[in-house]
Amino acid sequence: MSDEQRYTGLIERYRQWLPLAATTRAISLGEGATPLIRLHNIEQDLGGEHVLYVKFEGLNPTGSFKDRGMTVAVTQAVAEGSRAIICASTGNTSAAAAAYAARAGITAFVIIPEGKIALGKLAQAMAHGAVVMQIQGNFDLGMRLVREVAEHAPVAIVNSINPYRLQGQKTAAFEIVEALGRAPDYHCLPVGNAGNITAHWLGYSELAGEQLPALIPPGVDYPAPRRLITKRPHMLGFQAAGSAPFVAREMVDEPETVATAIRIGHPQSWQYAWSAQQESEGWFGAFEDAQILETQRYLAAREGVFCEPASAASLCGALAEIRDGRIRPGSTVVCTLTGHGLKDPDIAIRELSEPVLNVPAQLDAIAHAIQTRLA
Ligand code: AN7
Repeated sequence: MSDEQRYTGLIERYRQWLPLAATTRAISLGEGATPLIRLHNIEQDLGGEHVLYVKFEGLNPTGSFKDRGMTVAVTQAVAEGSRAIICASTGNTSAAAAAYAARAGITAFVIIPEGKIALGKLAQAMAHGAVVMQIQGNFDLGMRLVREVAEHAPVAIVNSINPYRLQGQKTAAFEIVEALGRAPDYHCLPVGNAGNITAHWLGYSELAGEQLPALIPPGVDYPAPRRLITKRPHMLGFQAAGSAPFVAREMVDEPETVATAIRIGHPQSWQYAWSAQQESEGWFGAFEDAQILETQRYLAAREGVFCEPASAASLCGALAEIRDGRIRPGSTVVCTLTGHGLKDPDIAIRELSEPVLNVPAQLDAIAHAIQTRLA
């Protein structure tokens, strides 16, 4: 197959709608083009009156949606001459930053809250050779330190306050509209920093022929909107109850949740996310950790799709709003599953699994176990 036919990532796919110079070499791992999976079994459980999809972003190269933003942010940073990038992270951003920095041949510095990131994410940052700094403090403190240090040190910030991150992440909305031929009626996302809900709203808005000037990177030649749809979805953002500033309508100083990816009390895209909520006539909600984990287990067991705890917040919200009737019958709903379940094996083993059977290594014992389960 020639290079022209091979899928080589979202920058080459969507270059004409991204504010990158035509000659910029893409730093890519083949991210994007993730599956939009219809939840036939769960639709049935709900009474068959809704069409329900998950956009499985856990199938990106480093296992989360962050790759969409990171390919564009690192590509632009390298084009501007950066030799190093930095981020604060609850885990997935650090994994993506580390991988794309390795690919680009530059250095990634990542600041993570000690003891509060999932094992798979830490392993990724280390494997890709990032300089990993653990702090005694949460993501919000790490983010403040990153903002301050980047004023003096020669490092480019690749958190979602970098506008190129949102440019990359808007392509998830492009893919959904291409797959459905229209926008869904409702789009549900887990919300931490609120960069991703902002990026999706940006993507849908550009598809509807509208620009969001506040999100355009300064000083660039910005492409015209795509104009593929007439109607944008209602944007629904879901948080963990212990870490829910958008439900409290104020910042939360000590966020706590088992869904460590969204253990964020001071969201960086606060105002943009409120705009998305208002303009889309959407809303925010929050759920207890136990409900989020139950949804993660249900999705994995009922549909064969394994996402990480934070990601399950989107489906948890969709299911609750469908049952309450706030998401109307006849609606098409897309839930973003932001990260793969393998990111956080500790949670899976501790909270989700059926007890493992200890079976003698003998044919009759195995046969007996099978008979018992199928009886
Ligand atoms: C799986 O990695 O903030 O609302 O530092 O990893 O755009 O922040 C991760 C966020 C949802 C929330 N689901 O997205 C980080 C980080 C997963 C995540 C979110 C994150 P935003």
